[in-house]
Amino acid sequence: LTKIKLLDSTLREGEQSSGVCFSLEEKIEIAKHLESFGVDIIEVGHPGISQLEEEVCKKVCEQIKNMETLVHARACKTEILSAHNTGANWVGIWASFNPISLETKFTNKSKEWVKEQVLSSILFAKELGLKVRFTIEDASRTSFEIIEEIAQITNQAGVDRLSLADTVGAWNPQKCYQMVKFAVKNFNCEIEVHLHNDFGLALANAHSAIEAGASIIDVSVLGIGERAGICDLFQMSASLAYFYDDVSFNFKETKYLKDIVARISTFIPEPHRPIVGKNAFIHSSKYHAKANSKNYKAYEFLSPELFGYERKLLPQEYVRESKLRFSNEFKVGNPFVKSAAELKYHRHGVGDRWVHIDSRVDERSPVYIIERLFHEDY
Ligand code: HCA
Ligand code: CU
Repeated sequence: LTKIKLLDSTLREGEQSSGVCFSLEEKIEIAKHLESFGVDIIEVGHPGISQLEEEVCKKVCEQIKNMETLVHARACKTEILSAHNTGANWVGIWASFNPISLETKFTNKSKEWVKEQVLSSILFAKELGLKVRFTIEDASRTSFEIIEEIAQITNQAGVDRLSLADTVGAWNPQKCYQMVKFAVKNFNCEIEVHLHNDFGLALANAHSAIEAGASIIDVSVLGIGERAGICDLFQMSASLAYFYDDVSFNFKETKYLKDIVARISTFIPEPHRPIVGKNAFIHSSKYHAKANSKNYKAYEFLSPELFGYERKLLPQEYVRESKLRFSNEFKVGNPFVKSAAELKYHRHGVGDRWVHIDSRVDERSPVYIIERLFHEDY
């Protein structure tokens, strides 16, 4: 298998998430840590938007030495020129061709008109010496016939990469596989995928795309991006390491990147988020914790040390807090519970579980604090 490359789009797609805006210094900081993490290429921004954005992209590109840089541009000469001014290695030109896009994004221009724009923009970018990625926006809702027509243009123009965007997160792994396979056959360049996460399927689709022959996957730190975002950098890279023995990532950068992006975006990862959520490496039930204390592999496939985190067994404070909701059922006077003395081990009635009530309960308190729920020992 060829090495799968990661394109990180935290600074472009990520900054498009609602409420997220990075300063120049923050962009440089994030870019440098992505470089050290080992991503292959970053999407720096969309310089054609304004003079200021062009300056910012230029300054970020100047700081990057060990990975490639790409800036985004619509299929028009002014935006390609602006991309060229930033000094990025790549321009990522994008356009969409399906009926809904022609109606809403190109004010009812014809598909032929968009195709001409695309062809002349690609040729112009190549003349300027830029490497060109062309993205079929909304590819997941574009017919195979149209995809084939685009292949004729991009093959003729000599694009270096072709990206299929699941702009609205409409793919499932099977559909994604079919279109990537079709693209591998029809385009004579590398295939990239840009996968939105509206159904929570972005990572699964990425693995399907790899099986079908895609070699570049778009990601962002914590998966941030429009709406539900895109593929998460940490989940993607860790799964490449585990499933494909990819040893190229410096996972020790995980914590820093997570912290800086979470701080600036104010998106705190949900507790059960893979790798960076606060529960990701906590083994809570007694059954799990006991087995893991003998050999952590019992309930662990992905190890925290790789990312600079620690596994935890039985974190009592947290358990008590999380189980408080059960305590309502143990109000004094509950028919189950007559006195504090009876509380030590009391059949709770949820499946085969026993409830162990904290011996420090205060009888006068309206609720008893339940320390934890666990399965009976064998
Ligand atoms: C956008 C849409 C986009 C483009 C992807 C790309 C998408 O510009 O906001 O140019 O590779 O999801 O289709 O992010
Ligand atoms: Cu996108």
